[in-house]
Amino acid sequence: MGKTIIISNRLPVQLQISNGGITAIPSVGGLATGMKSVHSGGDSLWIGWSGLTNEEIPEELEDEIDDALSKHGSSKVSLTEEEVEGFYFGFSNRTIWPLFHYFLEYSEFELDSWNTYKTVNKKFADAILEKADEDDTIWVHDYQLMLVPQMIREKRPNIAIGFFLHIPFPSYEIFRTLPWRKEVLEGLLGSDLIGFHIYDYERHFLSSVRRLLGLEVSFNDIYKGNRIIKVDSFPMGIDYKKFSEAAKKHGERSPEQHSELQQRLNKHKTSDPDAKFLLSIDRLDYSKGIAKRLYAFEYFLNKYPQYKEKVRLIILAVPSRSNVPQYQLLKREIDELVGRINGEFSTVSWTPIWYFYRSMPFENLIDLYTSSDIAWLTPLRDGMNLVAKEYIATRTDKTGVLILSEMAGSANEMNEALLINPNNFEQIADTIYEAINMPKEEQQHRNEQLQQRLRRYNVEKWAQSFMNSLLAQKERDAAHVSK
Ligand code: GDG
Repeated sequence: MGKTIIISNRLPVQLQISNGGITAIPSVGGLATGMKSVHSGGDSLWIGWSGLTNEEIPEELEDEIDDALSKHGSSKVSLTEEEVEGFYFGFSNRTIWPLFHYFLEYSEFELDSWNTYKTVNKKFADAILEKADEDDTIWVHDYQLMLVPQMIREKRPNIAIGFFLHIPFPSYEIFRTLPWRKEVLEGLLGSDLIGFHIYDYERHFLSSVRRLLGLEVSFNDIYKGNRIIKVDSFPMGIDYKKFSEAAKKHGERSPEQHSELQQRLNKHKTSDPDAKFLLSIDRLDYSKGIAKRLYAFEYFLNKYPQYKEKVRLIILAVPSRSNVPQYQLLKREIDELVGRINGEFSTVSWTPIWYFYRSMPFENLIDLYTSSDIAWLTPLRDGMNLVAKEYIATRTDKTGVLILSEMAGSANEMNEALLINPNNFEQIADTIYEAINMPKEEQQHRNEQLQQRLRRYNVEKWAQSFMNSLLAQKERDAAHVSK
């Protein structure tokens, strides 16, 4: 068996140019962690964009960068500023992202950015073809690279190719509005295996393939020429051990060892032991429903005024894609809403919302998870939502209540959470009330079951089961072709 090649828009390494030299720092994101078992040094390679445009990389540092990346088993695809604009901020985040999250009105259909998307996908495919041998296994990630599988297939008809989509695949009625819908499907069908988080996305994809391309689909197999393409769901897990152990260590710290944030949280808890913290963590993205959550919080405070001065909402909104206009507008809307609600309800001793617009270090994330009585995550659409899983993993004493939107992929596996429709303020207000008043034993009973499941199906298992399924599919397809 040959090597494994992983391809994603961004490499699992961050480059920093300082004092005329280069440092490559490994990223600690979920994908990088999950792929560790697959991306294990010598027999694997990760291809992606470094995060720096050609204009930002001094020519004399090119070789140094390549050396630094190769030490991490990585190789870069070079992109110009114009390409990043059209491919990433343009087609990926102004066309596909809103469309696949059912924000049809935000989707821009621009021929120029579609053309740049094709050019950049070709660059990724060429970078792979340059390094790939016939017996290698290729795993392509996410919506930025949907044309890559077919571009590789044309040149290497027998190579094993898997594709995983990290965001939802929308229903046929939404997907059909895309002017380049057939090209996108054809691009994906270059794969041997196409993976989604949940069965619903898989079902939507199969329906689009059947109706737009007229191909034969039987259960989760697509018949295309003499090839069989398998479609399946692989719900992504988290690095459970990392989160539960960090929380355990956190619990063993003495008050002097606590972070500044933790000390502030403790201070509020000791001044009123009955006070409850509600936590909301997301990238600042319209799909995450942060503005609606704020309206729902206001609704809750009006419906259950006895909780004024008793409940505090902590919002961590992580800056994201801030040069896309929709994100700038949303930022302004959230700033204003937080200001208005705090202005309306604050008292001398209480501010209902603590709002952080920044990214926090991992330790502070653990401070927030472990100090919050309730995690309140209400995306309007979300491929999976790993924050929900991480919150549960950090609850070492098994207390804590998760209120989760039905529209998150993770709701499928987290039935013990309190599931809500993010558009139903009445239901949300009642659910917050229920969460605040849930007996400890019930919280523990629910979390026990959630934890067992998350521990078992962690991110490593996710990566391995995708790879195993891809290899099995390749063998099955080879047997089919030789018949
Ligand atoms: C996409 C899909 C799918 C957040 N704030 C901070 C921080 N985080 C970390 C969390 C979590 C990750 O970022 C966010 O993951 P999500 O899954 O919640 O959301 P997306 O970023 O939208 O991810 C999503 C995912 O891909 C995987 O397939 O679940 O549906 O949209 O791990 O912990 N980490 C640190 N500081 C922060 O301030 N250190």
